[in-house]
Amino acid sequence: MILDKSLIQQHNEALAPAQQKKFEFLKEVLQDEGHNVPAILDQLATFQIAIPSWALGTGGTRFGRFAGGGEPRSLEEKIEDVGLLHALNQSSGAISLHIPWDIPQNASAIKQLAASFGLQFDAVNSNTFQDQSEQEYSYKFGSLSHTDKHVRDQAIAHNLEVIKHGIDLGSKALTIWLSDGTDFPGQQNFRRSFQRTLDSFQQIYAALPDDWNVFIEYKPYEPHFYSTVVADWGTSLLFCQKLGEKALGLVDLGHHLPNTNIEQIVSRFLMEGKLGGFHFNDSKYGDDDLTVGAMRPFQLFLIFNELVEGMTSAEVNNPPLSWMIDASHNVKDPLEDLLQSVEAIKIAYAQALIINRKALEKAQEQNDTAQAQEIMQQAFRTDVRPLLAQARLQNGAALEPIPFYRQNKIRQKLINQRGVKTYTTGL
Ligand SMILES: [Mn+2]
Repeated sequence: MILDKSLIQQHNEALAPAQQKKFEFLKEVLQDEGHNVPAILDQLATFQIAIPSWALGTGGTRFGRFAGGGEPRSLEEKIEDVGLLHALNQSSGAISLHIPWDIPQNASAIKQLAASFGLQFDAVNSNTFQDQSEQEYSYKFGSLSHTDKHVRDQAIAHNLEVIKHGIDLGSKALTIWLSDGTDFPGQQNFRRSFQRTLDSFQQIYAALPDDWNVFIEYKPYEPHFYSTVVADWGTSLLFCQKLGEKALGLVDLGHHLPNTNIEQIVSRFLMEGKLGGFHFNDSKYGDDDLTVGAMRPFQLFLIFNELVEGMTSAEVNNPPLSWMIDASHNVKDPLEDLLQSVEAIKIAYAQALIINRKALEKAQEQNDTAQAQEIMQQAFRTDVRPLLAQARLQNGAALEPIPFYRQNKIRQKLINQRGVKTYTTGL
């Protein structure tokens, strides 16, 4: 479905006067605090977050799945949906594909289709956490870490194939989330499974084009419940350091044990120039994959504080980051959910941009704890949404994406086009 741009224009014209009032007020407040508002607007307007191809359908749990209708039936329709999101917010200009769920049959046609919506291909994702019907060896007891070389070779070959698909689409990175691990004490030798994995990673690393990166994503548990091979940021960093400069860590917000200080992990990765990207989502208990910012907006703000501080500090030399959403929703319209996630990410980013950094540094140097907290709270308590709306207006996106989506009955139109009982590939 291709959105008629004149509808967005009409929508914006009706809402512009009220927006202008809110924006002018906030602009004055921020300028009085010494901020360069046009520069902040530009940063927000150019910020792009990749949409995962697996989040466009309704997510399921191991107990059931309740599809909402009108889900994309093919890679082409997934790209159309991301194009729709991008037209609505002008901040979703990239898509992250998952192989083998989204193998492009005709890469140049797919690339052209994506370009027609202004989309690029972010990191491609390999999958050795499931067995595919045509594969010879099972991943039941692991893939890149498996005790049997045949299984490891098969998993390596899959990753090389994913890189090839990525090259055809103009992607520049491979994300490996390795689900390998054990469920019972004594099941495997930790050192040897690390070493086998390192050997597999090295073979994949050797196949990376010069301008590519590999992102090593970590996760402490699930699907395995005793140990995982890449359990935490330390293990991810260790692999990256052993592999070389093209290997970078990937932080998925849901892949930490409860109450982990994720912002400090971000700072450590940045300090080493080893942060590759992010999988944004939110959670209350584990890897809940809830809408970004739905549970812990303050944590998200603190993470963006470290990101903005690190990316603007002369002491930090980290490559540009890949920003991606990795969520899966069981009860919401996936497109509305993704609009909410992108908004939450940009709110946290905008709040981090308006932290009075000079004053914060001074407070830190003087051990003025209360003042440091005042500065952080001042930014976090500021309603920055008029800034985000202004950036959308500047970019020709919808001032209010979700009301626009609802008023124009977009889901109903997708159902009419694709049917009620459509199933998308993904989680
Ligand atoms: Mn992830």
